Amino acid sequence: MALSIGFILKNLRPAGRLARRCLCSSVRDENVTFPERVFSGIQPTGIPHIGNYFGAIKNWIKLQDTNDSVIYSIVDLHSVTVPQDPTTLRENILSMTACLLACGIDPDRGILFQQSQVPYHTELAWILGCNCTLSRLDHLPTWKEKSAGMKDAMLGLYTYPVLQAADILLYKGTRVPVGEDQTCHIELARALAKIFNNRFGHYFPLPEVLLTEAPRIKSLRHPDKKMSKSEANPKSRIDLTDSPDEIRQKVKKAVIDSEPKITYDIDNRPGLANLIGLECAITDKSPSQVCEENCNVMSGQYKLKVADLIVEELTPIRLQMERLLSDRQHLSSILEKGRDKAMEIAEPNIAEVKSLVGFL
Ligand code: AQP
Repeated sequence: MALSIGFILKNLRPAGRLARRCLCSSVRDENVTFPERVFSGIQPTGIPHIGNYFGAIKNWIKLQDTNDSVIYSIVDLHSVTVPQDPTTLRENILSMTACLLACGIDPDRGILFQQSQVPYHTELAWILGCNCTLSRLDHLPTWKEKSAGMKDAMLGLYTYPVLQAADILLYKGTRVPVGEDQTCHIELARALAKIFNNRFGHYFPLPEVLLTEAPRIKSLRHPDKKMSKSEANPKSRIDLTDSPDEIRQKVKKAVIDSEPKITYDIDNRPGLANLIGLECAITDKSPSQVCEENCNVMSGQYKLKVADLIVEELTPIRLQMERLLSDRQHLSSILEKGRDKAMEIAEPNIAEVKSLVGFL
């Protein structure tokens, strides 16, 4: 539907106004249902860690098998909400591409592209931002956390959830696989879609969050916080490129309580619960099954077991990523093809949005 309307827009220039009016009235039909489309993104702010992997990327890969339309974006516009060195950013975009491919993202089954290569994300963000009150953004926890301690936080850091809504809605994304920290942003995307639909017609679907079984992997040093690329201490996270030795060292040093028995108690034993959660994410076992199997194992030994499981899971990814990084031309060409495929969807959609708003 979207593509054919785009085609009409491009090819019926002489009858432009009339054609667009017809188009507007057709998209105002509230009974329109939207085809399923998966959309998600990841910031090129460094090597992904096991939080990104078990919280989001693993779901991305599964969804490729069960959905006809999957779109994944390296969201570089989001990454500059905090200062980035240009050379490092360029490197990170390519290494993120290699990493996603090494994890199993297949650019032939879906679309993998770099956000800034499609200019319409920012155009739609502006339109959505003009329909978003400040109070909707004020209470978002990510804004509060990320701006805390900053002397002067930047406007982009405050408004990036609106850009995130635009990322999803530009492609009429219906399902958004993310970690738990992002759920309030997807709520915002739904709210902005509803506001737009109420004002201009039933145009956008209301996107839904998809969480994995491990939606919030915690920092190994501060198990009350989520694991994050931007936490200063690298021992707080396991990157997908860490060597077996690094992984074993980091898990050995993970903060847990002094009780030696293996029990699952998120509130009172968050560090150990995090490790059990990792075993569950790798093996598909339940926490109670893991505790039962390890009833005679002491927590120190248990750490070594979890470390081995992580090494086994990550080693093929690390090796494949090394291979992929040796052909940067190939990585760039994948992003170029991804951009072309993303543009085919984004271009007609933004034209329709502009028409609805009254720009055309
Ligand atoms: N600790 C986590 N547990 C589960 N899921 C997580 N995600 C991030 N951390 C965890 C999910 O990974 C996806 C990509 O995240 P992102 O890199 O785009 O942004 P982020 O959420 O801000 O992740 P980081 O690691 O904390 O990055 P920085 O430090 O650069 O801000 C998202 O779906 C996210 O939910």
